[in-house]
Amino acid sequence: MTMRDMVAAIEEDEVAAFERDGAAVVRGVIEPRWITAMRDAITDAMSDTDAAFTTRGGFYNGFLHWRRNAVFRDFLLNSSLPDIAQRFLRAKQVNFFYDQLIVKQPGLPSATPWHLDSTYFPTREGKVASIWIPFDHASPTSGAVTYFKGSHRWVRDRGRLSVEQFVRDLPPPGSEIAEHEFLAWTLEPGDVLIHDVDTLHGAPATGPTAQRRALATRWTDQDVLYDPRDDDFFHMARNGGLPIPAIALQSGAHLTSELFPIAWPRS
Ligand SMILES: O=C(O)CCC(=O)C(=O)O
Repeated sequence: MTMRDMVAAIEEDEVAAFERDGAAVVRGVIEPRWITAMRDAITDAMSDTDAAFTTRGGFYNGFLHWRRNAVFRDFLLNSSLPDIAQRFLRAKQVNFFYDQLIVKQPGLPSATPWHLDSTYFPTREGKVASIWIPFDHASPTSGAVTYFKGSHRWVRDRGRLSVEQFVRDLPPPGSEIAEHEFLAWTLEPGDVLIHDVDTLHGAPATGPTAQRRALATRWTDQDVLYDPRDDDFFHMARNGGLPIPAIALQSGAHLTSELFPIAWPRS
């Protein structure tokens, strides 16, 4: 069975669980050859001092590597990733939105705080999903993303919320959401996590001895529109001095452009 066949075999109940819970795991859908190629490309990307990146303690955070590194571009557009995005978004068209490389070094503080991706996206309407791809073993105590199950429904019901508002607006203990569960999985390279970008999530530091390399990739469906704000991710990164390209889109335009290419259907 090819990887594409494996993606095609993703069961309806897996997609339904993603829609219900806001996140899901998909096992064994990245071919080993991509893992090998991407590990080398990540090493190159991290030594590219002109790339858009920030570092904090043991945390490397780089953006838009696909624009600078042919291996990233090939992986993002020609691996099974566009098919996975299409399947879980039930999309007629998928655009690639952006990549974020997050590498955590052992023995240094590198936890990712709870956050909602959608609060810093220049988008509205449609559906946006993130596929998180580990290139090392990752567990709920060593670098794997953890989700607050069902939290995407809160954002849907209440509109755009900051994390502070989100946590403050949770009903008091004893009410139904206090019974929430966290979703977390142990992953090996080849497995991916997919989450709705309205789902509250965070991640622990890596373990004491092992580096944790992961690529967060964002994908939009055909209904997503460009909605720039002063505090969206692209504006903030550019204002912070990162080499983020200008976005030649009018507010309200569909995303399809040189910066946000169509990834599915494949050309
Ligand atoms: O890898 C991490 O530590 C965090 C990833 C994340 O927040 C994301 O994929 O949106």
